[in-house]
Amino acid sequence: ETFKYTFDTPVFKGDVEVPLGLYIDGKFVDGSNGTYIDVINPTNGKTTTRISEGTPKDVDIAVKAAHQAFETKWGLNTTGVDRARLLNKLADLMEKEQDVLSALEALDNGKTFNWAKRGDVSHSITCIRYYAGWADKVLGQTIETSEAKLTYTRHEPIGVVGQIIPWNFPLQMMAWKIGPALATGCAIVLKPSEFTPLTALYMAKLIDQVGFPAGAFNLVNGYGSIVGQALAEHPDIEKIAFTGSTLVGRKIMEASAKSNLKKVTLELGGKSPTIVFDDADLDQAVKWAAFGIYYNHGQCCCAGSRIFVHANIYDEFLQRFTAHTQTLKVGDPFSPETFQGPQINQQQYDRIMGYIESGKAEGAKVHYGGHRVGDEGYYISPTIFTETKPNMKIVQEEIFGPVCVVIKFSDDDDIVKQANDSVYGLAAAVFSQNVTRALSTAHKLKAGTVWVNVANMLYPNVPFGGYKQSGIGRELGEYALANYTAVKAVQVNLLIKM
Ligand code: TXE
Repeated sequence: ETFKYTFDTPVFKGDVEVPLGLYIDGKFVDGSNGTYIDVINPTNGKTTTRISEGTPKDVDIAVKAAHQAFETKWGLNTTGVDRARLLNKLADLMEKEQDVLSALEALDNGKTFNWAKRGDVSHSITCIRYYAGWADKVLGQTIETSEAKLTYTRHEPIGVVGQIIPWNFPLQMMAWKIGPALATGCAIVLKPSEFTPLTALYMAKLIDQVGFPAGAFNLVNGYGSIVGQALAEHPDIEKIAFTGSTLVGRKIMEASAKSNLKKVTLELGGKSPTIVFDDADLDQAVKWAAFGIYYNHGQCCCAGSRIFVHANIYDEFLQRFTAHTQTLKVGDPFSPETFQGPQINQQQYDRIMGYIESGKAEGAKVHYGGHRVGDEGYYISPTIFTETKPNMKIVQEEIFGPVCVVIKFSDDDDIVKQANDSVYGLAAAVFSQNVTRALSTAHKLKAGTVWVNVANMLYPNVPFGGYKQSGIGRELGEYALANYTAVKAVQVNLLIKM
């Protein structure tokens, strides 16, 4: 079964066909229960299509196929050069189909076509190319022990890996996960989010066209509590990579601990601070701070949702930030003027509106927005809260929507304490023209990424991940290769006699 759709929009026109099954052992197949999951269009709440639903039995079949591939035609049966060629071919196909991928991402997720193309799709292509470059450069060491010995390490692919990805950057999260796994020769069983499966399914079609050995990459659609849980518990999966909520991250670790102690990397939530000092370039700070929170409708794990502004410039910043917020057009993801589309689904819409209500109930002031936009779909106005207290829910908890708190500060030491007052530690942004002030603050922040005079910028070769409850391990860059390799030390005796 396939999903055929004709896009007729100002930014993209064309016919697209997406497979709707699971992709196991090089074939698109139906789930073993014969059941389906509806895919909902976030602009109107209507059903776009339905995908085949996977089950734990399907996970089992996919894991077996992955093992078979790993042992016979993937992993150590291939060379890095072979794997690089396949990954580069995949990147070429993605490049050729970048408009199709962007349109599907916009349809499925509600993000704008233009940002999907410029951000998600282009970054995903670069990410796959970047890891293609690593495929033949995963090197061990030769280690000096004694003249009588030869000792070296091999960085071997870890085996079959499970990868569970969320709905906020469906394609990009897939690229971050499959890039290093395929480069190192791991075999994959991937579960896309049940809310945004379309680009992952389209990627399975491209992976199929490239000609990766059957079973090297498998995709099982399904619900997190069923298919995701089955992956986390599976005794024959060596490693699991997860991006999603902190709540589910705990379940993944628990399932790993209770099954086979599979290696776990987690990329979880955040409540990232943006700090604007009184010597910042105000115009730039306003624009980056807005991009920091409103990009992707606030559905970024690294969203700068707590904006701390120095008392000397607070009023001026707030006035300019509000004026800038007003210019961000909320609406149709396929209109070229739109900056912000709908939130992903009813559940997220309700969560975000719930946080807005809690902010009001706890006594914070809605300085701007705070309401729904339109009367269908999951659109929420960009929202600014002021007059908050440190222990309010809207200051402490991840909202994952276009909602920020703007907080006044006056002391450079105290601001580090306030910024670090969070269970999370994913990212932070600092704005100042004074290099000493900016960098000494950057070094004191407990965050996996600190941006100075910029926000929300990622590169495939720069590691990304969290301090504290924002996660375990790092994705991207050379660091990610370690997630997918096991180090073996080999000692060869040349001269020592017993
Ligand atoms: O996430 P879930 P939800 C945060 C954000 C958001 C909140 C809830 O705060 O408001 O999480 O979103 C799969 N075993 N982030 O409920 O459920 C699920 O199918 C294994 C931050 O949508 O964590 C999906 O594929 N897997 C975040 C993936 O986990 C399970 C991105 C993420 O969904 C599972 C998304 C289980 N028991 C939400 N239950 C980020 N860090 O970027 C669910 N899943």
